[in-house]
Amino acid sequence: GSSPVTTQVPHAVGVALAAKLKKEELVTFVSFGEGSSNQGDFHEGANFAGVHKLPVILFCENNKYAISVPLSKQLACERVSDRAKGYGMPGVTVDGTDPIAVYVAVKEARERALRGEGPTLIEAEVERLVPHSSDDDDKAYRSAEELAELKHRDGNQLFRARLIEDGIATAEELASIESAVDAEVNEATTYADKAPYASPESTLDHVYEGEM
Ligand SMILES: Cc1ncc(C[n+]2csc(CCOP(=O)(O)OP(=O)(O)O)c2C)c(N)n1
Ligand SMILES: [Mg+2]
Repeated sequence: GSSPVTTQVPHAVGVALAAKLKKEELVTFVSFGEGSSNQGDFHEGANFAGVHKLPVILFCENNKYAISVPLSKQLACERVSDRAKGYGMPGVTVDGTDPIAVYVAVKEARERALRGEGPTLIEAEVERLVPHSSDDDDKAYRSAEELAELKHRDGNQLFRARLIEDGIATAEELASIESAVDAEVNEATTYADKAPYASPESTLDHVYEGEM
């Protein structure tokens, strides 16, 4: 977990470079928001990955807002995936509320990376269903109509309906999965709340190789 956004992109690209040098069969997958794709770390990482044809999947969740900043104030091009061309890699946009479409795009990107053809930028279009955080009031910058539309674009609900409609799962089976997941999340939250703070000395763990 990391609070600074997009610092993970250069890390993922570095791990992909190490895998290529060591001739390991490995593809790194890194995700970030569309707001984060405006920061330098994304562009430096994408460029390096493109130049060196590294096995990395850059996965952007485009929910059209960076806190209160709408997409129109973030991008001068139409889509986040348009940026891929500048870094010599394919860029694809998929409906992020459709897990099957996302699976297909990621599978293709992985196979491409394993063939040594380099990185792929995937943009998954989703919705931000709630305010950015508990301190944020989205009614200050999103219209009532826009917020009302969101209830039709909840990927979890759409996929749930599709599984039932296609006869893949029953409402009862899905309810039992949901309660198992709720229990797991509650258990993990309690565990985290009760966990001791990390020792100050652990700050340097994984920063330098070997003993300090
Ligand atoms: C390096 C860095 N700069 C600025 C911030 C402050 N910040 C927190 S969330 C956010 C917007 C992120 O927008 P987006 O990438 O679209 O993610 P979303 O909130 O939509 O998930 C910013 C700028 C941060 N956390 N890290
Ligand atoms: Mg966003």
